[in-house]
Amino acid sequence: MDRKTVRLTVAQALVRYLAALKAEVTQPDGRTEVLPYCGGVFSIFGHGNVAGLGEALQAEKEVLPTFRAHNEQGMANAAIAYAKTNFRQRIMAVTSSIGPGATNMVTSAALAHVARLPLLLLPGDVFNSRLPDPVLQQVESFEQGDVSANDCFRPVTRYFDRITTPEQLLVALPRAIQVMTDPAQCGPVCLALPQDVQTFAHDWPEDFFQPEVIRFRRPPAEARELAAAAELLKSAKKPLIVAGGGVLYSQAWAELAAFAEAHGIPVAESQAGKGSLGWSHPLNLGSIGVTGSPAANRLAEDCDVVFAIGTRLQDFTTGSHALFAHAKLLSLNVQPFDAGKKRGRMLVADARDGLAQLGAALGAWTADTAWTAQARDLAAGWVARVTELTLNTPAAGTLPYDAEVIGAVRESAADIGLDSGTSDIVVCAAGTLPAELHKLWRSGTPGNYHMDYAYSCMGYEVAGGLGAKMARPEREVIVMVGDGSYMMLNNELATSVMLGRKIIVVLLDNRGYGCIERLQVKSGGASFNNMLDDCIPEGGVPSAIDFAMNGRSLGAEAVHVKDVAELRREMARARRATRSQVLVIDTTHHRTTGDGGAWWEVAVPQVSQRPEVEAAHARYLEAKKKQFN
Ligand SMILES: Cc1ncc(C[n+]2csc(CCOP(=O)(O)OP(=O)(O)O)c2C)c(N)n1
Ligand SMILES: [Mg+2]
Repeated sequence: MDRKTVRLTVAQALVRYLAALKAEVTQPDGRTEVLPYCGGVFSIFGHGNVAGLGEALQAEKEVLPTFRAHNEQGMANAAIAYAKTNFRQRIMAVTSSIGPGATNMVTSAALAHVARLPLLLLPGDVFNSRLPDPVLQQVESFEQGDVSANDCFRPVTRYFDRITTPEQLLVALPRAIQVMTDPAQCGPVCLALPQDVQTFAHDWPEDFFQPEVIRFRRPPAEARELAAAAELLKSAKKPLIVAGGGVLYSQAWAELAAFAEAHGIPVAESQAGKGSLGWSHPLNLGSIGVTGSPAANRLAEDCDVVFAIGTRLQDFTTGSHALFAHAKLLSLNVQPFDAGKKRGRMLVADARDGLAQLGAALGAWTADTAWTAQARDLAAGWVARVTELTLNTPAAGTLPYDAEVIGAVRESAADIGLDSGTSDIVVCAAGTLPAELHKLWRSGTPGNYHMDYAYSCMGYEVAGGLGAKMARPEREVIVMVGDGSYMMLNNELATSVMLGRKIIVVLLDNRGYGCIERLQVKSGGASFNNMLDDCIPEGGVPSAIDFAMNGRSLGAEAVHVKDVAELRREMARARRATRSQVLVIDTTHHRTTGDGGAWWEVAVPQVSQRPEVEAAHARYLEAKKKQFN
């Protein structure tokens, strides 16, 4: 049989395939639309990709847009945020040259790997021919000729391949897409592209460029696991749901609310799962774990069965396995690796369909009514307390702390007739803020709490804000970031200005790595090497970074406000603006929200010359007693 072919280079074929790929995307309001799967390609060119991939991308730029960024880690973080904001149904690709461009993306690959988010990495690679070796930026192994810098991606991707011959793309590319679009396997994939291979021409079958529309799979539960799960839940009197990121990626929020209401089970949310249930839902206890609300953590300590849905059960959620290790565990997860954690009972299924199946199996069964009533009381009490904490005005002459800044950001929406809980997307990743936001941010719409607390990668914030805005240009994207994380990576702020994708950066300047300083002191350590003022050697100059000037220098409009009242006014202005904003406020690192919280295992030295460390070690051993095995 004669198959029609088309002669293209490897790079041209790759780009044409990506441009043709469509996915059936379910929007948060339930509508489905067929949209391009790949929303575009972030690219920083170098000799490893400019001639091959660069030529191919330029030719297809009307169909598959290319965006120029400023740092490869930044652009990959933006691509990850784009996929997260699209509930993993759409991706962006990222391409770099060989060497430093590629290894700059290794951190992002790890972030996506930990967070189970799709990312298509297309780094250039050294010559397949090996003839000009070593090329500029080539990592030379003395023993293995086929090792390059891109091998760093192997442990932090869910699929890795190096394209050494054109026809290999016919197999490797659909495999990479398969991995990213499978709900259980989902994660970053890497196709390393030797610069000569990118340019090789090949006769490709034309039908390769008409790939089928991607339809996301929803694996149902097996009858046996379902029956066992229903039996375990029915044995409970005081059950607690822990909702994780899987609830959001499966878009199971309506089913979660229906399930919780039908069976009288309160819901606590992990960092990734926050927003699964609206903040004002009477059964929403708020955040759980180390950064948990008093309501959620109290019931976590008292419950008899934990029903974990779509969560990786990381230490911040489980209080280092000491918060609810006494309870029986049922885990509904599409990924058996997660469902089987902590010797829980597994229910392997899609969260949305699994919840519906389990609800049917439970019939009219409910939790003890006293338990449900107690949960409602605690939930309502916490809602009122959040208002109190966030609307507090710091005494004159004292610096505000994060809770008060969060309140000003939220109320600035109300001041101009908006509801921050539904109109804003808040983006954050590391520092003091994730704890404060997990407790205090009010998420009224699934997806409007965008936190990387899986890799908790400083520097994700600004770039992540750009990616979220590219996915949802109609929403206000508010990046809340500490001075340390801002300094780690802020340059995609300039990209946001250039692309006309406005973000509002609220920068909390407490002059250093505040949360780590507190952790250091709590672990018995002396203040050391965290706060800027503790780090000036003899002859050094005190740090005096002008963050507003820094924001302005990158093209944003920026202002250093003097207090939370001015922040609130400036936020209202910033919301009306069209260009990216940086609002800087001085804060204290000495205060945090004391309500709630749970123990977190951080290993303390067994011997030390500091009595504070010895005391901390004794407290550490005491706390570990609750950590059942
Ligand atoms: C890339 C990276 N390096 C180091 C860390 C460890 N770390 C977590 S938070 C933090 C300090 C964050 O400082 P800042 O953003 O100013 O927030 P603050 O704690 O002061 O509120 C550090 C160093 C990290 N999470 N990510
Ligand atoms: Mg700081």
